[in-house]
Amino acid sequence: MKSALITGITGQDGSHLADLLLEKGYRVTGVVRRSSVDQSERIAHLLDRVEIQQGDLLDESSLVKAIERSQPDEIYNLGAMSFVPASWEQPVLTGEFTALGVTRLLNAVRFVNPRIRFYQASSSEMFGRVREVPQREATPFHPRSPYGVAKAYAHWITVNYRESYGLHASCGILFNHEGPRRGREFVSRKISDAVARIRLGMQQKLRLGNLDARRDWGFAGDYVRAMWLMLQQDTPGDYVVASGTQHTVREFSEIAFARVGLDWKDYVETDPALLRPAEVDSLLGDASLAKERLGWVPEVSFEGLVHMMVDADLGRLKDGGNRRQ
Ligand code: NAP
Ligand code: G4F
Repeated sequence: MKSALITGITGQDGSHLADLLLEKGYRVTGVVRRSSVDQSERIAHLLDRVEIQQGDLLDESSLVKAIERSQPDEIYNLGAMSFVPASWEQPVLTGEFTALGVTRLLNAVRFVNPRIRFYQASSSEMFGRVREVPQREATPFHPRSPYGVAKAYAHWITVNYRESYGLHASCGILFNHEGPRRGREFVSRKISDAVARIRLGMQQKLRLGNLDARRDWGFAGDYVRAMWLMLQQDTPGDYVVASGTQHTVREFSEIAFARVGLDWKDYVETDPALLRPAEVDSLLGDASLAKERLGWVPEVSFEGLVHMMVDADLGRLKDGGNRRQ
């Protein structure tokens, strides 16, 4: 039986990845940071099938202990401060979690067992003010937020430890991926949740920032398959994971409201307070390498994703907020 350790298991991707690895027969351990409230909403359905180790990306000794205790074959580093606007509010902490946290974890791998295969959650946010369209593995980075800068450091330190110490370390440069488990502060879920509330008469308006921003959106359940595939290769590498299609926030809203028979123009208001100090205007990924080497292709379309999210939020709210996503 293979064994995997996941940082960020309580997050959107961590919960989907744990589902996938359990399905594949892995023993799964999640690293969870201490909190005074329960953070396990997204993994409540699998808590009896995973082991939990206390640990924090700020504390290298806790990472060493988690690895020593769980003896994983594979580590997936999904833990990070992942909300872009928060990274302007807490740039130093973002660097500690999202950048230096990766060095701490890579050090822990080296000290405990350098044969462990390692996955780093890199981000299309690193491309920022894009230098070419579509973006591929060789496209230069120009990050536009403290988060993007931290992810660029994390990406390069992973590449560097691979080249310096021969670690089997891979980076997935994932474009935006969403689903019913997405945090409510991200635009996709903010829209799907608001659409459901407006439909049910629980909310009147939806305030958004930049409606013209373009993203390459996919479904999180598809994207965690790519993470796993990277660690099954004989040779580590870096891969863009994307849908290869692009839509605006306006189009997302239009399709989401139409799903419940409403016209988005009657409900969406723009709020300048939600604009960012520096915006990533447009992202579009080229995942040809992942298709060629990993055999990875996404299964859920953009429209399918928007419908899935709106339907899930409607179902959850009709159930009084109790339905599992
Ligand atoms: P998410 O839902 O925000 O989850 C982040 C996870 O990181 C949570 O489990 C959180 O734990 C954990 N975490 C935060 N700080 C930590 C610390 N100091 N020590 C240990 N764990 C910590 O993010 P996601 O959407 O699943 O994304 C997963 C990863 O992929 C992140 O690294 C993100 O930056 C990256 N990424 C995401 C996307 C996307 O579109 N979703 C695209 C590219 C890259 P708590 O529950 O305790 O807060
Ligand atoms: O949903 P978002 O907050 O995601 P963003 O900033 O693209 O970051 C996500 O994807 C990255 C991959 O590229 C990840 F690395 C990162 O961890 C995260 O998962 O915003 C998407 C777009 C932005 O252009 C934003 O300006 O939507 C625009 N937007 C417009 N109104 C809004 C809003 N974003 C949010 N969060 N809230 C709004 O009201």
